[in-house]
Amino acid sequence: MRALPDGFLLGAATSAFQIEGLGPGRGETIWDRFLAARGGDDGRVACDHVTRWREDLDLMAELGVDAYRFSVSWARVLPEGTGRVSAEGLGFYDRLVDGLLERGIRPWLTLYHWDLPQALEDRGGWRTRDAVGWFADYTAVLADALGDRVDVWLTQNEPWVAATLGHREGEFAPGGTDVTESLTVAHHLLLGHGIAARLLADDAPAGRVGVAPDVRPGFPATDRPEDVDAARHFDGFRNRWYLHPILGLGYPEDVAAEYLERGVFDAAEGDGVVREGDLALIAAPIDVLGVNYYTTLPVDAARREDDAPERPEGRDQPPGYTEMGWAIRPEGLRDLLLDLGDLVADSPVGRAGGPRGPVRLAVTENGASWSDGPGPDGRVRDARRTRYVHDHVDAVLAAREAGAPVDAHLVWSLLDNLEWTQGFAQRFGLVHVDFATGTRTVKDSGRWLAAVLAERRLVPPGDPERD
Ligand code: IFM
Repeated sequence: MRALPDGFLLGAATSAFQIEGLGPGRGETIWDRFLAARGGDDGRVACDHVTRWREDLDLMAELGVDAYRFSVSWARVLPEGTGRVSAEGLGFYDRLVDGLLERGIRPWLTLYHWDLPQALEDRGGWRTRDAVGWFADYTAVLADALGDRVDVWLTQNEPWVAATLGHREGEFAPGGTDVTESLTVAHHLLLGHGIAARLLADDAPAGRVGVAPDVRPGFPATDRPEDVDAARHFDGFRNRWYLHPILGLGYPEDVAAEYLERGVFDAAEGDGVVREGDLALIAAPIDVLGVNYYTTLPVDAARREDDAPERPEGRDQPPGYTEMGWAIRPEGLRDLLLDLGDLVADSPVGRAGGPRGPVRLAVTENGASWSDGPGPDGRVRDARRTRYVHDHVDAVLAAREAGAPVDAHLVWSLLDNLEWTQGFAQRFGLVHVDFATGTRTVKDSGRWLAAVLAERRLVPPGDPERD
């Protein structure tokens, strides 16, 4: 049974749009507009965290989490995206951060978790280079207000998702369906990261600076050369396109050459989307390379650029899959952290170190969706989630023992919440939320995590004393 090493942080994560609800004065976001057009669940109330935040802080204290990762709603702080700052909106995060610190919980703040103010989308959104400046101005407002108290600043959450699902697949807000547009957006998100990271290095002296890409390792479905080649391309399209520029390695040449040949994107610096000096700007010093990890994917020649889950999402899953249809592969996380440790060590950004020290890895999201609800006794028995979290934290600690420089694991998610286009059907929480009443119930997995945090060791799941 592994102990949590000294300095290792175990906590939980959420994002603004998925939990907060509208609340007073928040501007419209691209997700409000997108979900309203689709019909179905939306973010007007979600977990009503904007009202119930004190209760949620107390729940975190009850679990004993070391760190809490949340995101700021850009449209709550700047309802029009630029210009006027809402004192009420900023005050909400000011009180939240103080409330965390009062309870001994480290605040990890994500600046952008996909909820662009609609006012900025109306001006071209992330498709325009202007978005980089808007993002820098928004970052400066937050650094000024919270720079003395936030422990870790994460610039972008999962830029692949925002660029690809939001601008190429039409699945996520704002619903774009153009490959070139998605790669343009990706470039601007990466530039936004670089510029914000530099700004935070100077203006948020109490905090470490990082970014939270999602990494989905692919492996060849067979050893046929076409599948091996597809897995290489998938890794480039899905992971290296983001990790490499962030770490100062530039856009991966194999994928860039293919995009150029297909006529969809020119990744060379020049007078197009990618300007002279952009790659140096993206390669800003960072302290923390976050990784959001959920699963790995077998890749064959038919899915070189297809990230769809192995199984259709839904409740009816065989063992070994979550309700998202994602295969449960904790060993994939161990291997990934070891690979990322090597990549960081071999990269210019990793060698130079961050503004506050060497670059460290953190699992900024990892978790599972199963829809277990309260039984007749009110208790939520989610043994599968407990096992999932146990096995993944164990994999992280194994990677650390083998030399990976990782020292945090944040479970997705603290609360059941709005899973974007899948609405409230997918439940990732350590804490169950009754969306009709807002009532929170700590699930068995949350109680187990509290025991782990109290004892600072990975107590076995299903310990009869705790059941
Ligand atoms: O809910 C999302 C989160 O917003 C980003 N990472 C993946 C989670 C589960 O799909």
